[in-house]
Amino acid sequence: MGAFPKSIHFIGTNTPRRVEMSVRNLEVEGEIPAEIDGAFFRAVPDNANAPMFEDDIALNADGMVARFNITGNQVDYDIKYVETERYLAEKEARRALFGQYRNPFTDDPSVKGKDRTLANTTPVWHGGRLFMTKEDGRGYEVNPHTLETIGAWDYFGALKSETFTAHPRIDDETGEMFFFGYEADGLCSLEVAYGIADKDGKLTSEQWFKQPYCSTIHDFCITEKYAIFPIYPTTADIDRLKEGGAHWAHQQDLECWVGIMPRYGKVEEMRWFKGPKGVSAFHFINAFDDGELVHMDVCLSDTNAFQFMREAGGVERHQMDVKGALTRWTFDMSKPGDSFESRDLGPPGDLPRLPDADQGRPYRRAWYLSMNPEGGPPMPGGPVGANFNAIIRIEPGNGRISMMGVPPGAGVSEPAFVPSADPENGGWLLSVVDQPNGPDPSNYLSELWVMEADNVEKGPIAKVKLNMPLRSQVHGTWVARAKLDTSVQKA
Ligand code: V55
Ligand code: FE
Repeated sequence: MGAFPKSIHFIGTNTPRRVEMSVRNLEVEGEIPAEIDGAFFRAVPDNANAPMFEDDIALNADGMVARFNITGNQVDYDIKYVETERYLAEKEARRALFGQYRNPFTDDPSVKGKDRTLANTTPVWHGGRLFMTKEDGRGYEVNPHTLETIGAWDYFGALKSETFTAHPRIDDETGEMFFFGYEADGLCSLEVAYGIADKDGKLTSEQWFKQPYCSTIHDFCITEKYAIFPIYPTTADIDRLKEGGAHWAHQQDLECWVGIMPRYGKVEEMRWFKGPKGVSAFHFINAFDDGELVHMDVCLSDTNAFQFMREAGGVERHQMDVKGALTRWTFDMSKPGDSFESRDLGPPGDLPRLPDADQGRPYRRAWYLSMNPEGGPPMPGGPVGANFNAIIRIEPGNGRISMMGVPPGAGVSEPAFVPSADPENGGWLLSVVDQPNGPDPSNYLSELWVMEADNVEKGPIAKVKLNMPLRSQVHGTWVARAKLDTSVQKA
């Protein structure tokens, strides 16, 4: 195929842009507080080549690593492809060689056995290194100063898992990173690897366990005591893959499971709790424990949020009819049995953000994206094909909610949180906002907005103008200047 399809995966904010660039001294409206000093890294899937198949999806696009480098009112922007094995093979061939999303049986025979990962989901900073991650493979290390790709990361040969999650959790106090990889030893395997890397980025532990069925484990949680692995009924099947079918199919009639083990314990200590049928979640705000009770705050929906995963499972549901709520699941570790409590905490939404310091601990506030009912129809694009149009701030302890809507027809992407050293100051959020620029949904202007994290309803205090459209990101991460200065890779 020489041209891009016109599906929701390639229009609106999913319109391929494909440009590596560097822009210095972006236009800034308003004042960016001087304390905002560092880099906002973003993972942007953007096809380097037109796809092999007409029904290709946005999650199957090459990873680009983007960076807003901010020092006061001076902002530079850079974006570059992650040079995965897959990207380099296709660059040489000058066309797509890898076929359907996570199905190697649809690839050109010339790339058999090559690394298929796209490193397109989350930038992760740990142990002085920057990684671009996607759950179907190992992370790729990227130089945070030049954005050049260094290579696939295996902890100096120590990592056994072939996969590494796009959602590791870092305990801010100990500096340890807790992570997992599912399908750890191959396609449709039940094996899940659970690993810990110490604050210096050395692998200190890797244990494997089996999940109840082969599900997409997109995110997990830690508390001070526990590691929590939620399993939702979107499953993989090797025979379907061999027939050229979808990797994932949602099974509305299958129950979900949550595995909880001591975070420094043995996988043999895993306790399995059984939950409702057919529900789905990709992200969790946080979890915490008081010794016996374990609370986990889930961006829950009543079916899978991705149309292509519903369709493959025969679930007929329009995108706007997917229902959900921010939901607290509470597990009593002092009692036997496999049941748990559930209650609503807040409006439906996804792409949550928590201050790094609160990871795994009781927390006062967090943010996530949602739909403002007064915001008009959503802007097409983003991972699920429809963008969010509001940022919600929630205090989970008392249910207090405030909201920032973006202008009608605009879309907002996952915010990054920038803490302040001043305990009286609640810090800031950074978020890319895409605003329509005429009737064509592929024509819009992208801006980086700066908000006071505790006063989101005030709207932006500064706007950084790109004066052009950027393709949708998935996740991002904020890295303060002091951390960047300690990086292993030099400029
Ligand atoms: C997600 C994103 C992915 C993926 C699986 O946002 C799940 C969820 C960008 O790639 O492969
Ligand atoms: Fe994610």
